[in-house]
Amino acid sequence: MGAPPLLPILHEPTDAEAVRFGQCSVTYRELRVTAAALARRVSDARRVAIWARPEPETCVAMVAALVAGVPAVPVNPRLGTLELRHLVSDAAPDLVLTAPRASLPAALRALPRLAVDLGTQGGSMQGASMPPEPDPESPALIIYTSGTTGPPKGVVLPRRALAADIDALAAAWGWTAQDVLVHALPLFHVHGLVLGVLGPLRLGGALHHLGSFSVDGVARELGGSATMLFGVPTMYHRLAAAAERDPQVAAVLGRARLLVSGSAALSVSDHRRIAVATGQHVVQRYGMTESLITCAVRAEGPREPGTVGPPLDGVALRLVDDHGEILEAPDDEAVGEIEVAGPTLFLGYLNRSDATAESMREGWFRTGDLATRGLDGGLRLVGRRATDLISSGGYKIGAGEIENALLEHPGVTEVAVTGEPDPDLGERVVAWVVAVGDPPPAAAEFAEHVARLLAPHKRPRVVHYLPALPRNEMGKVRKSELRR
Ligand code: MLC
Ligand code: AMP
Repeated sequence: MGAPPLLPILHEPTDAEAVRFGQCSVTYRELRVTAAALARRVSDARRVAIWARPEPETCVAMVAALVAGVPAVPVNPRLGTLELRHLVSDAAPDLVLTAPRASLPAALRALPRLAVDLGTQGGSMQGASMPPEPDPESPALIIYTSGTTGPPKGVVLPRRALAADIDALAAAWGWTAQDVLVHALPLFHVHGLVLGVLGPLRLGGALHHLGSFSVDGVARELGGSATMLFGVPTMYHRLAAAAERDPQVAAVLGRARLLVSGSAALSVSDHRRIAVATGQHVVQRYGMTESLITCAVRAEGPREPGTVGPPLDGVALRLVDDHGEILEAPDDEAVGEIEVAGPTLFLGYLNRSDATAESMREGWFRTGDLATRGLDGGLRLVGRRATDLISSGGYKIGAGEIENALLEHPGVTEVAVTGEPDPDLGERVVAWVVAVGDPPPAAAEFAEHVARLLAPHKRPRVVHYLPALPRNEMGKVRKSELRR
């Protein structure tokens, strides 16, 4: 007997809808035929990059790589030149999978390219045999994630982690093939890709992707066949305002089977606003690229604001205080760092055994997130160890990476980057610069510079000009002083 399949339904595909983007819908049978044909063409590759625009070809490419057992590296199509160069040299993909006619940046044009042709959907099942299921411990995805300093690291996720996490979430939420998920998340991070695409496909349900987030799109889908929504708090903040304004939006949100928020903290205020306007309590779940989702409020349990719920079935989780002591008794007060172990963990950072070793303690992954545990077993996140990580719009952003990018601008002599509270984004990126030039470059120019070298979501939203940065005796910038 081989390993159990990661995507069981592909072995007995039906004509049920698998994914839909706008007018384009792909059934499971079509997905099987197209992905199996593509899998044969990539099976010799060591790794493939996938140009992860929000379109059906991205899902098909991802499934093809999984079927072939070739690790896939989803690429944010908005990456700037610096990040893209790093990703291509670090992950060294053999080829890039794209939709036909995609226009690629120079760093990817150098690679052989394979276009995903949805036209092969008409092909027959006979020619679409499935290769043997790869080893569950083999790498499935390499997802890049920011740290406080240095370039993003590639998180290597095995097939077993994807399967274990989706199954545990399905149990927590009563998530089945009957559910139709609507989402508008990017397809190059865990939230939008693992939960939002591979979740429905493993369970045999459908996913409707909006292309980009809009309140109208969410309301239309939830007013139609969609039963669940996955979003980041920024989206729920915008939905809360819309539900308060528009009774129709409130009504469709209220009828949804489940609204789930994650990737950043959903404020108690937005949770309550949505509950008051719609009668629906959004459930939160918590996780990280390296550990996948490890805690979730259960669909059938209490849905208190401010909690991310208890650990998922099969996930081992402990809170460890500053002295390395494990906090045994839940009391809703003692703060410890979340450490996790179990089947949802990553294999390591690509080419970074040093960083992998640093992130582990006695077999437990150190998340850097600080939390308390309530008597009901639910966790409340209270902060992060690294103050140099900014959480904006559900994206984790390293301050150091933005500082390095800004230092490449000829108008900058010194710079520090911090986050500050933002009602819509959670936090916004703030740059403190010592600039040259008369007048110095405008804030918009710095924003464009960062959006070009990195990705647009990393651009500073506020720029302060200072004659000098406050520093301590060692020359280190006093960010706490700037934040004050
Ligand atoms: C603006 N834009 C610029 C620009 N200024 N482009 C280039 N240069 C400039 N100077 C463009 C952007 O490209 C974009 O185009 C538009 O303006 C707005 O960009 P934005 O500021 O990023 O959009 P915003 O409204 O802030 O987006 C909010 C959001 C987004 C919620 C839709 O932040 C988002 O999708 N977040 C999801 C993050 C996520 O998936 N995280 C999961 C990580 S996994 P255009 O064309 O788009 O309008 C994880 C694990 C876990 O954390 O637990 O889940
Ligand atoms: P990433 O490394 O991009 O996967 O982001 C993971 C980080 O997002 C975690 O370490 C948390 O800090 C944060 N996060 C994820 N879910 C939640 C949540 N529900 N509440 C608060 N923070 C969250």
